[in-house]
Amino acid sequence: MYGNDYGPDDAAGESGKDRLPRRDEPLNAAEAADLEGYFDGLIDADQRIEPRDAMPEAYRSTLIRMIAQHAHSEIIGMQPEGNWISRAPSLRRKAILMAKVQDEAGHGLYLYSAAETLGVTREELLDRLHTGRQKYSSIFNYPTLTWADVGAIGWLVDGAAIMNQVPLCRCSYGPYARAMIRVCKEESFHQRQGFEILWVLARGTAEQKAMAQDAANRWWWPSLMMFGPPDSGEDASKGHTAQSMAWGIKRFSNDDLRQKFVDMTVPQAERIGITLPDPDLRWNEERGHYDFGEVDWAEFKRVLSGDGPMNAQRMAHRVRAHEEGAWVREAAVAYAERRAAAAAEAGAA
Ligand code: FAQ
Repeated sequence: MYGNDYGPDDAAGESGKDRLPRRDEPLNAAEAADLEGYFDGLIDADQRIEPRDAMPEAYRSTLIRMIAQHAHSEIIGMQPEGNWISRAPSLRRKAILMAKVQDEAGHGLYLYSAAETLGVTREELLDRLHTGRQKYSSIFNYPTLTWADVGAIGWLVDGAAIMNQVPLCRCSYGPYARAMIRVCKEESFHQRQGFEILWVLARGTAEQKAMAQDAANRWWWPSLMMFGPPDSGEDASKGHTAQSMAWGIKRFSNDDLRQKFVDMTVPQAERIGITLPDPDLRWNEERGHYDFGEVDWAEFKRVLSGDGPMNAQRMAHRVRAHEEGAWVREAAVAYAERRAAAAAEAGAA
């Protein structure tokens, strides 16, 4: 079930009397006085909050931050791979990579649209990105030095993105959850194409093999950072996790998802024939999970504060593309206005 619009009338009781109120119906006096209770009721019943529902301001702003950061990541994430479209080693690889980069643009569009349902404009969100008031994922501040990096991004970065985003398909905010369903299907294709690129390289010449290994060496740790700061310890996030889990936005903590990702990826690396760059990585029979080494959280903080290898270039490129695209936005608005005027004239005639 996608939203409280579509639930059965007796979702919370056979008579329908004590089911959750919906905003498209007049509220009775008790319900109107208890807007917070209404919201909590929806969350407790694991239903979806929809754009027209009353919601706490902190819930709205948390979602705007998170969905916008996600949208920004998708469009900035086009840069490291777009950089390789003209240099992909065959027509087949070029066609696949172009489709993938277009998918990322599409994800950005779904996500900006989802954020807009919370009462913020796309213009404002892009302005927050361009002025550094909102972030994008740390991972896109690393360079793509060789063709194998395109494989490593698909395999590790999309792999981490899926691990993080599949639970978001059950996020309590309906528009975000629904966007995530399609995004995850596409990310899963992306992950496989990355795996396949590395698989082929790992079965190529010694030089190609080394290239695959080198890419995995450089992308492994930054991929683990994608899940965000640890749940505890001195590097722990001051954090949104506890509140976001209580609101049904996040379903798992950052460390839980990181562990799931490690557990999923180690056997895949073995299959490809790549050694992950962590001497502490080993199966722990007792825990039923892989143990792994300490992430360099100082590096994560540096990258977040703007001092990663590619931060400046990514932002400069993004702002330049936005400015150079101004005429397209203006033309689209002028065209829409002309069509609306023509439709109004035809209606009046
Ligand atoms: N990078 O308390 P938490 C992709 C910030 S899409 C930058 O744990 P939260 C597709 C966080 O915002 C990748 N900042 O926060 C693709 C917060 O900032 P604040 C993007 C990070 O929100 C593939 C502070 O640290 N995915 O890859 C990062 O509960 C290939 C404290 O952190 C999403 O955005 C980071 N890695 O959990 C495209 C998924 N981690 O408030 C192209 C949706 C944390 O202090 C090619 N987002 N921060 O300013 C999420 O799931 C969550 O927002 C987390 C962070 C898990 C990222």
